Amino acid sequence: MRRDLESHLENIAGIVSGASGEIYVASHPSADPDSISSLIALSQLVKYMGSETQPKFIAVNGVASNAAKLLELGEKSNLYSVIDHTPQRGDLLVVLDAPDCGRASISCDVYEHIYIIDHHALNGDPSRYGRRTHVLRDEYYTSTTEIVVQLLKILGEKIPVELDRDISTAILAGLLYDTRILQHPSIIALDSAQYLMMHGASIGDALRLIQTEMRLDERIARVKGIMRARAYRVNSYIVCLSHVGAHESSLAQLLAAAGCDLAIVLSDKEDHLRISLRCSQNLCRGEVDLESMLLKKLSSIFGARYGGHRRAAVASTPKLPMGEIESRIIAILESFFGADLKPLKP
Ligand SMILES: [Mn+2]
Repeated sequence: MRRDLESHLENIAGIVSGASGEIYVASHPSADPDSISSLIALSQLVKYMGSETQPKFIAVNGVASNAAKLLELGEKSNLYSVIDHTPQRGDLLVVLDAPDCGRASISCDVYEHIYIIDHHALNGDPSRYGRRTHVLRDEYYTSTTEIVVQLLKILGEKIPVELDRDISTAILAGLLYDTRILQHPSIIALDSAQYLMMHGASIGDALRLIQTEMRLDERIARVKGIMRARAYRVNSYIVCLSHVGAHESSLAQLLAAAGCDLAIVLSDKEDHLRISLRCSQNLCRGEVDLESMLLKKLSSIFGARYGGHRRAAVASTPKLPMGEIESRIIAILESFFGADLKPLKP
């Protein structure tokens, strides 16, 4: 793993030193704290590699509200600039926290090099692109931030790398977010957290950077989603289904916290249907995960695309009546469990 990172570091350094034009960075839609903390860490990395150009973050697909403070902090500290259009050409595009350009929802045709740095396990139906693409992606890692921090750390063994306290704290925020405040860290995440804390990072300050009060529209979506939820019992598991106009992943998380082993939330978008899913540790373990249980079948039946992790994922299908998708989901699950899903009565 260490050797793998060393060779990626050399590779990135080679590309950055050869880059005469712009370095762009993109992430998944509504970029989260892990996206932005890894952007901050990456900006430090290319700076210490001697790049004269500052990265430009392509923000066309939005930034989550809990990542807004981080994004502003990095911009105000002059680490990168934020642009709200898609570039016409560029030397290098770094895709952070997304497994490919499709998931990042941008066109990758205009860049000489594409570097993907990610830790997502699932990538149903990856997009294809012809340019030189380099991939540093391993589901072993519990955040994208820790991968970039390790690159910085290794670089720091060769040349002096100085991170000030505020920057270290901002980088730590994304790592804390994706590991659920170190409840699910890889050993590398712990090592990266230690490295950042040795540079002055504070866990308390990092958490304050990503704390937000939930907005009214999100609270309404969650409450409506609970009112619409249907629950089923199958064997010793509870399966919950609901739908909302927006904030589907927030609702899925809430249903999971309520005790649903499998939470499935549909959301009708402009040109597709989005499905957000959560699976409990009780149900998704060993060989069982969201992909084997449901996503692969949804993909073969509806051409659904999906991505995420073994126990938290998102899929999108062509726009079809919600009822049709729901009854198909129930049929897939009944054949998976080999038993009927029995409605739980309120
Ligand atoms: Mn992440």
